[in-house]
Amino acid sequence: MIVRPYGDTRDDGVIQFSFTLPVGYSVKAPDIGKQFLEKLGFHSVAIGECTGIDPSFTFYVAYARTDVGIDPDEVKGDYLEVEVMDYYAINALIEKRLGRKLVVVGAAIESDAHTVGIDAIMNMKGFAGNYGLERYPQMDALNMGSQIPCEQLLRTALERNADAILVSQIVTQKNIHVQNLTKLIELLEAEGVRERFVLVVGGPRINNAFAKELGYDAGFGPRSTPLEVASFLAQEIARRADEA
Ligand code: B12
Repeated sequence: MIVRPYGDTRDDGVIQFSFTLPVGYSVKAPDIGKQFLEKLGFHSVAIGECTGIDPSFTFYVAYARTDVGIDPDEVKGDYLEVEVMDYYAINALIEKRLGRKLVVVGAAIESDAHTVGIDAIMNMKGFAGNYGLERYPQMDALNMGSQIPCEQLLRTALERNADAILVSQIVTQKNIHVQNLTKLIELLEAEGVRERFVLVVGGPRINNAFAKELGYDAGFGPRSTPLEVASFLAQEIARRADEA
């Protein structure tokens, strides 16, 4: 069944936009925004907000209609479907299936200085009402912080005999994340240790399909929670134990 955006009435196709154009505010600024949206194929354009935010930039909030729809059943992809468990069930699963602590090493690699994402997943105090991985009694989790060279991350993972490596990549300018993530994969492969680790990457512009394409086992995007990541790790370790 085809669906269209919902604004006021079902299938009316109304979308809210917010965008900035590099033009100074003037009396014709609203029309510049309106005609831009019409060029994109939208109609019934209403400019709600049109404000100069700088001598040479104007910010818009607008509403417009589209006749285009989409059939959700035709959307296919490589999605990560994690059965989210609670903290106690995750610890119990690790204890039962692994019989020891699950060893995790995480870092934001190479030039990336953003720590908040990896902290959210790993730090004891956690994020979004979830404890981070450091809090789990059945996990031995080390958060190495940011700007960690791939070589150092791999050395630490090998020294600690890690089960999983967690990588954070926040900056994507000029595809730097692709270069960094590929470097880690190439290093693991060159050392012949890729298959030893569950390899996970996360960040605001990461998704599972992209992570898989680069050779990772899973990718977590914006608003990921420690419970989702911990559930995935425990289930993946249990799955690998079944296969062994
Ligand atoms: C705080 C911040 C900084 C701080 C970082 C401080 C710190 N200690 O981390 C400072 C000021 C240092 C900084 C610097 C820069 N920043 Co900055 N920064 C931000 C900001 C405002 C917030 C990021 C954040 O903390 N988000 C909160 C966390 C919780 O969200 P998150 O990172 O998405 O993490 C979640 C998920 O993505 C996921 N996740 C993340 N990592 C991982 C890892 C794993 C294993 C898993 C499972 C999940 C996971 O789970 C987390 C929880 O849900 C963003 C803008 C924004 N609003 O997002 C810009 C932003 C990320 N920065 C940006 C840029 C460009 C920079 C600089 C390059 C600026 C400059 N020219 O100097 C430098 C980069 C320096 C470097 N070498 O990396 C851009 C990136 C644009 C892009 N597409 O690449 C952004 C988007 C701002 C912008 N719109 O321009 N930044």
